[in-house]
Amino acid sequence: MVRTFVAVDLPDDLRARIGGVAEALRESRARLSFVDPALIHVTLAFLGEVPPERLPAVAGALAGVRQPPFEVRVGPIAGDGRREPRTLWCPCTGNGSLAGLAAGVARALEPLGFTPERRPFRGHATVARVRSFHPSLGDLLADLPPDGFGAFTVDRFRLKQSTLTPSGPIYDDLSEVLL
Ligand code: 2AM
Repeated sequence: MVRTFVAVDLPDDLRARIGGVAEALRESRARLSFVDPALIHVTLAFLGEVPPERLPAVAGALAGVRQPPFEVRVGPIAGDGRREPRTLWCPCTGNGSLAGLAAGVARALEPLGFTPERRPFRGHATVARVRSFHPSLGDLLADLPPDGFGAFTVDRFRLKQSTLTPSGPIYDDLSEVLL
């Protein structure tokens, strides 16, 4: 089985800037596991474990998703809205286009038996996961620069394989769809 998801990669310069700002959070007494900045992405759909022989059909369905390229704004690192956040992320907003792309991906995958997420789509790039919370994390988040990381153009998305290892996930691109 192949653990797969569909994502928009952030440009490397943006990833590096986010990773740099996230460094300040290492001072916190919360237990955090940071996403390798080189891997920061926006998940459009999580498919879970897929039999390898089904991957060509998945890639084929995704290739039919049509949408013009669009801009996404990347907000500052923030908690996920819970009082004790479990995820730290940069909210990503594309004037509806990012949610539209996620919906298009979900529509393309539904006939293959992938049930769409019931939760409303919230575009985000995960920066760290909170293994155990400590109030010092809230203080450090509040002290981060309030400005976001700017915008980038989404002109493609990718089907990815995720291999979980003790030192973090390894992602491999399985297919790419140009918008
Ligand atoms: P996240 O950043 O929103 O947590 C690759 O594993 C990506 O798939 C992760 O970045 C994660 O998105 C998403 N993902 C992993 N497990 C998931 C699950 N059980 N349900 C939904 N999304 C998941």
